[in-house]
Amino acid sequence: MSTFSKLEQIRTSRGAVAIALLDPDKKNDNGLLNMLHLVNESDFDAIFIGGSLISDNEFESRIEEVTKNTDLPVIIFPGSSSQLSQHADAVLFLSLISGRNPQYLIGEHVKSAPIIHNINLETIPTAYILLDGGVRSSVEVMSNTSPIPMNKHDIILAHALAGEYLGNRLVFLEAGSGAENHAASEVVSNISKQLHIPIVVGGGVNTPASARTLVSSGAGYIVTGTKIEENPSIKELQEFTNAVHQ
Ligand code: 1GP
Repeated sequence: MSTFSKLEQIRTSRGAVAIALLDPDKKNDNGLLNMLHLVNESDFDAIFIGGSLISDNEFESRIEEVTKNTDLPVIIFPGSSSQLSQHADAVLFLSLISGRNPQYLIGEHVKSAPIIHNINLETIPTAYILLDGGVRSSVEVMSNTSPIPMNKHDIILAHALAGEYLGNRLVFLEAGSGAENHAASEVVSNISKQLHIPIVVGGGVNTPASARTLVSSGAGYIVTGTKIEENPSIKELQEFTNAVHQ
């Protein structure tokens, strides 16, 4: 069974999928295994791994270390075409459709495709929509694109529909890591009524209450990263994943 099918099975059986985001950058080198331990013990369903910027050439060895130390599916959430590894179970094949920068609409895809083909890595085509989460995000800076204002519901919906019509399997509503405001529940609810593909929400989702509201509004996947970097207790993380699974 494909990794995407496994994730979808979890979504159907548990109501929503709790995803832990790990940033395999040099700055997290000492903490990566500790974060992974917290994730393993807290009822997460899968791991996304990747970052806007990797400051050394140890990406692949860190992915390998993570896969060796968890039973969860490990899916690359790449900041660029250089973030690939045969040790992962799949890669989100992200198209940053909220922006108009060709590099992130098709350029990085062309560069990565032959490598993905060679290592036979599963791809999960994902329409990636950057929303204004109240602070200037790393995605905005690194991709040189502007986020969509959160109150432009019709424009966000138009992008999500275009993402579905292009054949993507997921729509990812991203407010940026460390966002002040995650994707608004009205936005999620509006989109989920019109779309046939699942919605992923990430960026600034760090309380059980937010997770619960977003899932009730129609989110199928909840991604959290910063919370795990802040050395929480297993109990706190379990409360979070419980809220996702409702
Ligand atoms: C960022 O969606 C992720 O790409 C996670 O964001 O670090 O705010 O949880 P946080």
